[in-house]
Amino acid sequence: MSDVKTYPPTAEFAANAHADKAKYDEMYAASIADPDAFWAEHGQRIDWIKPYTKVKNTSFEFGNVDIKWFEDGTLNVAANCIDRHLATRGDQTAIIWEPDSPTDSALHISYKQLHTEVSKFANVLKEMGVSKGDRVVIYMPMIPEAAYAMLASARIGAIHSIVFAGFSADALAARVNGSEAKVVITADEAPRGGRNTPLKTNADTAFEKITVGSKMLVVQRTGGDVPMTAGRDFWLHEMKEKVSADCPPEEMNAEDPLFILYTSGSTGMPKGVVHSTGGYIVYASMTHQYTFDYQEGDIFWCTADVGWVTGHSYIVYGPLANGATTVMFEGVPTYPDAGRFWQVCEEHKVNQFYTAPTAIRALMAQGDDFVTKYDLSNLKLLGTVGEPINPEAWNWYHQIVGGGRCPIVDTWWQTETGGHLLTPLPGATPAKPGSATKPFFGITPVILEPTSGEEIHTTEAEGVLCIKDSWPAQMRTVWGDHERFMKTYFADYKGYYFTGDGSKRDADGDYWITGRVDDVINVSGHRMGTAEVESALVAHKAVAEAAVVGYPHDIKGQGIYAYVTLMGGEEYTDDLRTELEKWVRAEIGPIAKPDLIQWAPGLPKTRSGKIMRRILRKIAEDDCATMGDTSTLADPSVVDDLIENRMNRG
Ligand code: 6R9
Repeated sequence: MSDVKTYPPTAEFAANAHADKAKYDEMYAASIADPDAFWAEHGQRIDWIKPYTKVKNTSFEFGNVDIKWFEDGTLNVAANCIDRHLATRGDQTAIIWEPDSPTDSALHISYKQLHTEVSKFANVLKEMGVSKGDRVVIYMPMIPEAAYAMLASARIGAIHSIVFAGFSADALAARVNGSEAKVVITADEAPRGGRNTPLKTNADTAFEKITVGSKMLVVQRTGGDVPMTAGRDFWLHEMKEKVSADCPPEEMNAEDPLFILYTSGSTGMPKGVVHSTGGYIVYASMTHQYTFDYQEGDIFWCTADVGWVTGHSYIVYGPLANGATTVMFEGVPTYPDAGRFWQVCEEHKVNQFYTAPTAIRALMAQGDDFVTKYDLSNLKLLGTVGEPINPEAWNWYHQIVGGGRCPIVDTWWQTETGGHLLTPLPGATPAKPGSATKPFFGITPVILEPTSGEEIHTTEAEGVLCIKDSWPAQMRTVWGDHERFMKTYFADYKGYYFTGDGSKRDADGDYWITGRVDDVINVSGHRMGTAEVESALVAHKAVAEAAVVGYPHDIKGQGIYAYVTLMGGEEYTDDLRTELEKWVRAEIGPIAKPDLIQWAPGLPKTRSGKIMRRILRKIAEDDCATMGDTSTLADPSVVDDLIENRMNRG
């Protein structure tokens, strides 16, 4: 990789940063040499009700995987994100809310106001019967009430589970049933990109399939006319009138769950990733501070949706635990035009900006003028997350958005990891376009030879990426299924946490993520299990069998390519294709809609009946010259037909 251009931190940035190279090296070495001592010290960044005396107690041993951090400490996350700031920064803005339409005005919510809103919201939840340990599902637009709902749950010790507002009623129902939620919080409608999604109506549809007796709390966002079911549905603004603004935070154990977040895997339906209270907040706040070099008074903007883990850790919990001003944006990057992000950066004097490569690629395609007409001189740092960033997009982001002046942090992490695991620290690590570079404090990445599972010790290496030891924000279990947790992450490579990603390590010891090694595809930075899309397709009466793979897509990173075989007597027509697209949208959500659907008279299978996805991937990638070994196929002729009728040409 000697031909790769590196971008070392400027001397000025390094001098003023939380960590320069010497500091990073020293802290990293300490974190590995003695994790107990390191985290005992850094756990103090959080206010504890009862201080911990134990720090790390973790085992990756298959069959006995058990992860505990700060296990005898007690705390409250909402108190850490709000109450502890009141004395010093009560009037400082905690959340800047930027609405979908630029002609509506932004809201500036101070820490004091946040305290009142969250306390009232928490009392409303209590009124509705929610208590410590109960689950609350949040199905909301990007409005301040989504953050209030998260923090209100945390305040009373309820476990929240956010379902991305782009998911369908069916997906919502499955998650509400799966977590047996007492309350589902939603809004009348969700404005995005100038269009309103009927969230309450979707929730009503979901409630036809919700079997766990949940109630609904509805936030008025647009004032649109929505039907309310008496005894089941309650308006937030009405409930708020009845409650006091005083709600003492519940004392929680460090290991009590803070939230569940469902995410896609390679098999079966999405699993509920469970995060803890103590370890999670320590790690989310520490990564927020060091990775983005967040400094007192900075305005921080993460463009994610709170429906994804990035929104949890870097819109709400990390920034607020650090007393930052965090921007929450309701809209989309291209509405009313492709300058929207940069206009918001100018308007709110954003200092750190964090987004996904797919957004960068989409905006890059619209030309530089949308960027250069805005004053971006307040930007100090840029970040990316969600998928590998291609060097062209990296360079454009660096030059055009960052004016060649702002370091870029390419942060690799997962829903399961709670916070950044691989990332440059902007004052310490030379950046390389496309590399997530180095481990954060306490992280022990290893590269294993995929088949033998042996650790590759040479500096230059390529294989599967695993993590050797635990870190505070590691997920603790799969909701209701510890067995599945162990099987998914600790069975294939014994003694390690298996990330599901492949990686290279270059001569400088920098990591380059090469993409998933399992049947998970990454569409616009969102994880999608191919198995999920397949099961949605086969649930349609015309479909006998389906196989789904990813293929390279200029903007989305990967697109969804589906092969379907039909039931006898069914014919593949344009109408059926449109119907299948709609069907998948309804079953999962718009992000799961296949980009290409190919009718397959037969699928390539081994004699034992296993679909050979390797071949389907090659065809989808339009790389048909070398199919590899097809001798184990039951009927090799099906491949010729699939190649002849392939949908992605060039
Ligand atoms: C935070 C988040 C996790 C998967 C992960 C990997 C991919 C995330 C990346 C990246 C290359 C980066 N991924 N960040 N790949 N470079 N900087 O995205 O969580 O939705 O759970 O996805 O995303 O494949 O395994 P999640």
